Amino acid sequence: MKVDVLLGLQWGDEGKGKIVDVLTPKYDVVARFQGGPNAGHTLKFEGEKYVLRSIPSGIFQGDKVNIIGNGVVLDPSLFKDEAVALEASGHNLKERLFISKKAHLILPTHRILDAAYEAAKGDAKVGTTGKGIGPTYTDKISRNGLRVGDILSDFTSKYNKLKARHEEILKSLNYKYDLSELESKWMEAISYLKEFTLIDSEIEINNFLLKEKSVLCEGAQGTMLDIDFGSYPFVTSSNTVSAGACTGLGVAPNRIGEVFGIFKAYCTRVGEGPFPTELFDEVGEKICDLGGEYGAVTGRKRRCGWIDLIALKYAVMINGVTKLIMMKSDVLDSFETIKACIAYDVNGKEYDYLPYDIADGVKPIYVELPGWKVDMTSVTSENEFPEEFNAYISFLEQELGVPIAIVSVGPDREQTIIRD
Ligand code: 2SA
Ligand code: MG
Repeated sequence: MKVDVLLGLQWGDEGKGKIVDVLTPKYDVVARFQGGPNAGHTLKFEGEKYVLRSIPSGIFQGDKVNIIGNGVVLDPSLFKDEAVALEASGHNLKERLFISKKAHLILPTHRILDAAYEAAKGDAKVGTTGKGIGPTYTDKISRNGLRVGDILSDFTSKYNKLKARHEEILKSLNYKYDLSELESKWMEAISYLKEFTLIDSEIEINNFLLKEKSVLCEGAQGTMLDIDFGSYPFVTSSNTVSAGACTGLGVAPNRIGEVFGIFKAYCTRVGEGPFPTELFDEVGEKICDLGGEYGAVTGRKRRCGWIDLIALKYAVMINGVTKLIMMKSDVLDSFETIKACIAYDVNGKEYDYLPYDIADGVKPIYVELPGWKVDMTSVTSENEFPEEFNAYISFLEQELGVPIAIVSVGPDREQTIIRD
């Protein structure tokens, strides 16, 4: 049995939450493999809106096993808030959510360090979500981190040791902070975490595969935020690409089956960093308004622009995408024409691939396609697609070399058209 991976091909917020929810009925297990509460997967479910941050999106379906894998960083405090809210709305978590003992813990001081490092960077700040993601992965790689399994024995002394280390760093940065409230809430959340089944998730997942159970790996953020392949240093601190599912869950590369690559019909980015197709005019504003482009975790307004096929082609290559999923084309329903970036002009030189540095002086070269100018939010089948919309899809498929298997024309589950 293979595992399928679903991930974002742009800078996050492609609509992964909705699509995992659409796809999960087909799977037995849903697992997160990287990132942490910097993610915000928005799902609409029975008239309610939920934002999942650390918990896999399979949690709303009673019969699914949900796993937080070893590649994830977990903040017990934020996890508790998220889990208690879900339990209050009638979802039984403890029977179907399992957490890897090898996932790393985000300490309260990691969050403070995140803020301190950002402050120290001044104008060069990354624009992080402030959830302590970078400092936690830093401790993991430098072999100082604490893992979920550590809460089971001699935890206080391990905690105090790492906290002391962090306080030294904060002192050297001359950063003022108040830990008391954060810390007491966090410690209570550690007790709550102990009520969950902590597992060796790599063993469990491989056992599921041996028993012919199907597994969906749910990515967070997006390919252009990958620590290795994204727009470094304006990236997150984990491998958001399909290979991250191997290291973040302990599944071998030859176990990867379908790779679902999800993208928006346009492009957004939140936080700092290069964004070649960003629009600073009323078109960008219109996309932002119609698309409701505000961060699910921090509420930050997302930067908006046209679709960037140079970055998307790169993402398709790095991830080995087998099926594309296009989201939010309905946002463009009223546009006369739609632009797509097919090359970059960098200081007079034209690139048809992603160059090393896209920080300054990148001018997107666009093709302009006719808009379909039809409200597509109630379209239920491919047969109803307007001619111009079909032409847009064919153009993208040709450029990207992969079929678009699913088109989403609105936020609800029913507004999803499966093409294969
Ligand atoms: P971090 O906090 O260290 O991971 O931030 C590093 C960069 O990664 C970006 N990043 C994101 N970009 C889009 N969406 C994300 N999740 C939330 C959401 C964001 C929100 O789903 O809406 O609510 O603001 C996410 N998480 C991290 C971040 O902007 C930095 O550029
Ligand atoms: Mg999001």
